[in-house]
Formats: sequence, structure tokens, C-alpha cells
Amino acid sequence: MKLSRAQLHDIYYFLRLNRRVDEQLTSLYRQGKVVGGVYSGLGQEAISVGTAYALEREDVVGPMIRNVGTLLVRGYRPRDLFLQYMARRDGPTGGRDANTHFGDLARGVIAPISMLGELVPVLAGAGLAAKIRKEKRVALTYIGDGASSTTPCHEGMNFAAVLKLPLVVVAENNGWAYSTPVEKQMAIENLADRAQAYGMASAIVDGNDVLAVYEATRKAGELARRGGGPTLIECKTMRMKGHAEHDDARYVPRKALEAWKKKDPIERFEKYLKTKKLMTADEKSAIEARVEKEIREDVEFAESSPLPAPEEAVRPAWA
Ligand SMILES: Cc1ncc(C[n+]2csc(CCOP(=O)(O)OP(=O)(O)O)c2C)c(N)n1
Ligand SMILES: [Mg+2]
Repeated sequence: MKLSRAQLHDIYYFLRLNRRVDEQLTSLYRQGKVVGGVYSGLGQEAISVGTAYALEREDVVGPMIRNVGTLLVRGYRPRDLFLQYMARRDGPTGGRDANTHFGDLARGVIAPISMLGELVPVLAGAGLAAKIRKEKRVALTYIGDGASSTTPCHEGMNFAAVLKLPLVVVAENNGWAYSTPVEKQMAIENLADRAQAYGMASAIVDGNDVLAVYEATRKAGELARRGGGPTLIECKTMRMKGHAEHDDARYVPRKALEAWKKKDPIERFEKYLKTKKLMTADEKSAIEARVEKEIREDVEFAESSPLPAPEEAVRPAWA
């Protein structure tokens, strides 16, 4: 599907918003205002935004903690992230859970599960439900290079392939699983090569190219809707920070980070829109001004929200 100029601007807006939410969360963390850790998706925004933008309204998505862009595309606002990370009363879990551990079926968002790989069988189940009910719904979730080596991930992918479920698994190969480099946890070059063994479709894309990610996800979604079964999309990218803000990632070679910085997904998309004359300097400034205004207002809103009352602690997180 060819994206319109308005849709391209929309994607640019979400990429920027994702980046600014990320930066703002880091800033709040450094001010000691965050309860728990901040798990940055810096440099991986094209994957969250490109995949989520390719979904239809009725589809379901299971983001992981770095997929803030996915949440924004599904209708969450920056304030939801700020409130949640600062454990405030008005946040999605009312201060009873941390980081992106929230979901909303009305938005088609299934909350992350911390145990790596577990979302694969859960989203395969969502795909199975769609198949049984004959709904043209696609289920999509994310795994990291580390998560891809877990038992539930293998079980979920095999299950989805055998039953030809409408599942899209987006593997964010960012080179690292905490301090473990990818070559120390898999003996093959491409994570997507595993797809053949399950009997499912696969694609390898440049994870820093939002349009490539979008296209691959559309294609996988179309295959799933046609009853063609699941797809594993490997997005090659780089984790540009430590595992979380507390980790300075001194074990990651600086040279690799410098090389990847040159491939920044947002700068790259900006350059593309500019050279193809798809976004004027004025249009770009207007989008950036809108993002800045929303960030400013939402940080203010979140900071003025109170902490939950002590008796709230005994209420379940989801009640
Ligand atoms: C089953 C399981 N083992 C270990 C952990 C601890 N853990 C949390 S994140 C992480 C690394 C994840 O790496 P990857 O899947 O590549 O995702 P990335 O952090 O690069 O986004 C580990 C080991 C966990 N949450 N679940
Ligand atoms: Mg990783």
C-alpha cells in the first residue's frame, strides 16, 4: 500500500514523539522521579512505529518494554508513559506497576510479560482465537535477540506455524541481550533463518528504515489475513544505550555505537522526506513544535498528578 503524504508525516510525528518521550523519561529518571528503571528504545523507534503503523484497528499487539512507539501509535499519550514511570495515581495502573506493564483490550494492546519470549504463545493464542471466530485479525508481538532463544518463543512459533495462525513476530536484533552479544547466544548469522525450521515465512529488514519495516509488516499482515500463517520479521538494529539507564554499557564497543549513530532512523527518514520533497521545512517545524508542546504539557500534567493513596496498594493491579 502506498503511503500518502499525510501518512508519511504521521509516521514522522510518531517517530519524533517516541524519541522525545524516551529522552524525557531519561531526564525524569536522572531527576530521581522514576520508580524503577527506564528501558530505552533509542535508535529502535522505526521498528515500534513502522510495525504498529502497518496494523489495522482490529489487530492486536503485544509490545515489550522498549516499544513505546507502538503504544503511541495505538493511541496512548506521552502522559500515560510519564504517569506510569513515575507511579502516579492517574497512570494506566494507578502506580501499582512499572514501566510499560499495562495494556488495554479496547486499544488492542496486550500488556508485556517480563519473562522473555512469553508473549509469543500469548499472541499466537490471540491469533488462534481470531482464526476460530473467523475474524480477519492479526496478532503481532516483539522479541529481542535474547528472547528469541527461549523455550516459550520456540513453542509459540512452532505452534503458530503448525496451525497457520495469523501471527507476526518482530525480532529486534539489536546485537545485545543485556551484556551478552548476539554471537554468544546463537550460532547462525540471521535470526530469521530459524523461520524455515518452523515452516513459517520470514523477512530480514533494516530496522532503522521505517518504510522497510512498514512494508515487511504489511506484507506479513496480508499473508496472515489470507490464511497463509505466521511470519518472522528480523529487524537488524542496534541497542544504542545500556540495558536500562543504570547500565552504562561499557562492554559495548564504542566504534559500533558510533557507526550505528550515523544510521539514526529518524535522521534517515527526515533526509528521505526532504530529498523526495515529501515534507517542507515548514511542515517539519510544525510537527516538531506540536511534539514539543505535547511533551511539555504531558510532563507538567504527570508531575502534578499525586502518588496513589496508601490504601490503593492492596487493590489488585488490574481491578
Ligand atoms: C526468561 C527470562 N530470562 C531472563 C530475563 C532477564 N532479562 C530481562 S531483559 C534481558 C535481556 C533481553 O535481551 P533481548 O531479548 O535481546 O532484548 P533487548 O533488551 O535487547 O531489547 C534479560 C536477560 C527475563 N526477563 N526472562
Ligand atoms: Mg537484544
